[in-house]
Amino acid sequence: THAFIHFPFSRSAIGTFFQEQPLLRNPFTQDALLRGYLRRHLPLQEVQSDLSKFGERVVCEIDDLGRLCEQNPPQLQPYDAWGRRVDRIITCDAWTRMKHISAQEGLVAAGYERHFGEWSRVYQMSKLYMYAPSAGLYTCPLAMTDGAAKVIESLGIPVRETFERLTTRDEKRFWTSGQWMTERRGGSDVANGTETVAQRQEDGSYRLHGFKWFTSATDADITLTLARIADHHGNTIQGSVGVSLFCAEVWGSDGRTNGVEIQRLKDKLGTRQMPTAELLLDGMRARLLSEEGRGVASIANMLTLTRIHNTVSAVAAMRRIIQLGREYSTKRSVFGKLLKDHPLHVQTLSRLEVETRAAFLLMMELCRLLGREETGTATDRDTHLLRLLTPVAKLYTGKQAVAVVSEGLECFGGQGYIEDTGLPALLRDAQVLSIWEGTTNVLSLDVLRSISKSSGRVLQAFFSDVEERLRVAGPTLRPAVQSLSSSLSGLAQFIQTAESHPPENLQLAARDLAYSIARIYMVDHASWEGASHPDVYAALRWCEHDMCPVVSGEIRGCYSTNAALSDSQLVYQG
Ligand code: UCC
Ligand code: FAD
Repeated sequence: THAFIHFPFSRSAIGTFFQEQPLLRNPFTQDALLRGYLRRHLPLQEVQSDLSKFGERVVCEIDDLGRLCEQNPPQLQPYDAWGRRVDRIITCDAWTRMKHISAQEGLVAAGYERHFGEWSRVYQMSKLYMYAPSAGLYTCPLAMTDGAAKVIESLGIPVRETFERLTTRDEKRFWTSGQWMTERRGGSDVANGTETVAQRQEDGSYRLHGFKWFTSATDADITLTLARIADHHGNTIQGSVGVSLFCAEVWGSDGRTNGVEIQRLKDKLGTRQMPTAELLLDGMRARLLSEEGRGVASIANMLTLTRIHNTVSAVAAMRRIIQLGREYSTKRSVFGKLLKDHPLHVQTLSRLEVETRAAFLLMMELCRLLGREETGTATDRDTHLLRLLTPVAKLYTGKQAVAVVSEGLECFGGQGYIEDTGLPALLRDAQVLSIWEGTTNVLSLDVLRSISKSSGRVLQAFFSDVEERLRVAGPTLRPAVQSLSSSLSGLAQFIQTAESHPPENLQLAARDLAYSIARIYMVDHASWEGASHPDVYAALRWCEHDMCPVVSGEIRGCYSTNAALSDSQLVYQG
């Protein structure tokens, strides 16, 4: 007879090995750079303890809610059982909880309470940075809410209740805002794409008729939107000068929409947690916010805020995948040892870390500048830098997030591709960051706009600021300083010669120029006395990039009329 052999794989037994999963840990206490940055600039116990407490809340409560938002995407109920149109967007309870938590934690309010003076935005955005990857995309309505509050505050419009609701910590009163700009003809080219017409009513309000093609977090309480005011004959003015900015409540007190028909919810690659709709505006009652014809310029403040939020979400996604990847490397054993003991694997993580640190520093600089501008402490140079770095940071970090998160997924091997780990959603949600709020090319052109509108003063601000930083860098940073100095002179030379090029050739250089500004600006934290060895090492590694791609592009002849012709032949051959 055979001896009894116990096979671990039989009937219900599925083997004895189970990989220990990577755990999310407190995103504040786990983030040396965030803590180091705040220690350097904002050494307040109150801030540290609030962020540390909030970090625990992210781990213990918010992260699960974010997963629930992903698993229970919003649905549209167009009609009730009796065939009446109701246009209801049904969201899950976790989404509602996110709204309450956002109010309680002051995720918009902190930017307006200005409790920490010029550092209030750094404080607010630090919280959002910890919140974003767990928030089930609730950061999207928060970004637009912050943008709407900023527009209302800066235009000085007497809509006190609306402003108070957008910036309250009271979860029962808190309102969110939408940002309805994109129509079928154009999301980038808003000036030509806007077909929505506004008809003035006798009481001074307006009724809007049009079709908005992308509206995110459409369950918002109010929205800012663009339309062309019609004269008595129904005529409108075309182009940017015909577009005005409006504010409207989305829902009436009876729960019905305010003259809006929801055509459908979009079926998207990512951001599935959040309703994105196509809307017919069929007489939506609205209030004019801007001067007539100043719609695009007036919504620019909202764009600044949402682009900064976009940057925060991009950096946060990078930080999250690294935190989890690092955790995993201490638990996963292959070829006889843990991943953390395979130097090649650690090198991969380290390269991601360098990208993320650089992106973090650019993000924080932007938040710092915004805080200064809003508290009257900004110098002219700060104001110019804020204008320049907003599109630069948004476009650069949006691209980085996709690359870093994609590489980061690979650090989990096959598990990185498996939905119920929660990891793939990070990549799907990162992909949108370079598309909405202005695509990479459109923002690169915005960088050129910021330069030409200021007659070059934003560039002067950039050069003088970087030169000042280079002057104070210590000897450990010498190779980085050398690389940055030579990139800076290359850039200066490029700009000098570019002035003589025709504008279309300058447009060909726009993306590389924006990348050059981003890369050069992404090092700083290593130059203070409390800098750690990893801070310095990260700065040195960062400077091994091609720091000034616009100079290399020029040398390769990428921006000439001939190159444009060859590009066209290459793309359209066949
Ligand atoms: O995508 C959207 C929502 C997504 C959900 C929210 C996510 C938030 C992040 C959350 C993370 C999880 S909403 C749709 C966003 N759409 C865009 O971003 C539009 C992209 N297109 C552009 O950015 C274009 O550059 C335009 C539409 C802003 C402007 O194009 P034009 O028509 O060629 O512009 P002009 O004629 O050059 O500019 C008109 C005026 C000028 O002012 P004046 O008249 O005084 O000379 C410009 O200086 O607008 C001014 N202006 C600006 N001012 C234009 N852009 C800016 C700016 N960035 N800052 C200040
Ligand atoms: P297009 O403008 O047609 O761009 C197509 C391509 O052309 C892009 O690669 C672009 O970079 C390039 N391009 C355009 N102009 C130029 C140029 N001058 N030079 C060189 N290249 C150029 N919009 C809202 O208003 N509110 C919302 O809430 C909202 N939510 C969204 C949610 C999601 C999930 C997505 C995906 C989009 C959302 N949008 C929203 C729309 C978004 O802002 C637009 O899709 C985006 O601005 C691009 O506009 P477009 O789709 O018309 O692309």
